Amino acid sequence: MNRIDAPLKEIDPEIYAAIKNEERRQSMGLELIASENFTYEAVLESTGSVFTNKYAEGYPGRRYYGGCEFVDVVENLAIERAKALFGAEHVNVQPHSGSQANMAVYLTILKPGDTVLGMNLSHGGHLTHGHPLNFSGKYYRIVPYGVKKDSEVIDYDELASLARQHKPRLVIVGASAYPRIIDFAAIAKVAQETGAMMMVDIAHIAGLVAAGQHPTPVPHAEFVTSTTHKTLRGPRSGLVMCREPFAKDLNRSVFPEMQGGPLVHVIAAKAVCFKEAATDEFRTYISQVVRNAKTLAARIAKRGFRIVSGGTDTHLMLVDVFSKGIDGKQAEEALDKASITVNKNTIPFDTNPPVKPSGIRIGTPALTTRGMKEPEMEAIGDWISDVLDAINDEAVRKRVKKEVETLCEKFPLYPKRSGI
Ligand code: DSN
Repeated sequence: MNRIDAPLKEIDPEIYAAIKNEERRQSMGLELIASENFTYEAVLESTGSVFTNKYAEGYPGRRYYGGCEFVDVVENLAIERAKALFGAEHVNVQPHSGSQANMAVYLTILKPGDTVLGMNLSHGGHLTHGHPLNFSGKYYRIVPYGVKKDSEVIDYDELASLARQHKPRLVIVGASAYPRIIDFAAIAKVAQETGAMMMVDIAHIAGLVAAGQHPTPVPHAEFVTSTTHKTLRGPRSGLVMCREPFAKDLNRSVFPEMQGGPLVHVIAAKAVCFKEAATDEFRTYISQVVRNAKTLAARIAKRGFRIVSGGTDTHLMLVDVFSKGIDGKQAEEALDKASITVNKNTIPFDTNPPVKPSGIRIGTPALTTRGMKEPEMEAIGDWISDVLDAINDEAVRKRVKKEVETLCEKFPLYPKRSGI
């Protein structure tokens, strides 16, 4: 048989087996990592399409390769749909990831050494918002801001006084582990007053913004970046929106400065997720995501765990497991054994090191995609608490794992695949 036509199972049984095992793992466990989701079959189909074969450096109508007529259809659709979905003046859909979307903005408006305000990673920020080990922290002078010690809500007063004192060229807004609504208008006022530009990274909340469950930053910020695979439920990728006067420079920063050929198969999948995100079904889904997060947080709190900032307005929560004397690593590992997947996470003003932080981060986008609602969240809140309250008890973990599997069977994932 021609090797080109042979199925994966025959060409590479090891990779095939790993994919099948992962399908089963995703089907039979509770996926509560806040940045993950289960994307559409249509997105999987697009990312598995022949567009993976195509080079298309450049932009629609201006490519460095022939044969791009259908690539242009795809990229134009992705751009127009994203513009309509978010109300953006200009969109670049080529960044391969959220980190690259952020890098593209920095390359557009910053010079090495420029001063930038970014949210402290240990208060919920992101690596690319100025962590010292990341390019952002290496090339720019980062002034971190954070949350208030008592409320664990962004300290807008501190942010304003840091901006007045340091006169940054850019204020970066957005977070990976912050459960509250962010007041973009208030930060934009400070940025304007101090002569700074503003970039909002909505990677986590993009689906909420698209569905109107979180205020949009688009009218307030020069740049808005995002990933497309979290609450937006699309392929693993990124995008940048900006105001029209920055459009040319941004496009040049993405290509040729930062990237070469775009991933056209992924851009096709992004177009699909933007189309879906504009539907009533998606809006219903997102409001359920938020209701589920509130229900889950309330249940875990009822079982005696401290929820950072007292609850959530979004798709995620931070649970201070150290409030019951265990660390986040222990909690993550114990829950993993019960087929409940979360990630350890620092909490604001953590007294423990990042490898053994005081918290875990939990999010509801993926389980909501499976169709789970409030009653399931209450059961899951109890199972999480049961496992954590008996951190060394294997019998409890085994019992919960069984209950998890029974629940998963009731909410099949990708039934057309060989999962359940
Ligand atoms: N690593 C992602 C998250 O888990 O939030 C952010 O890039």
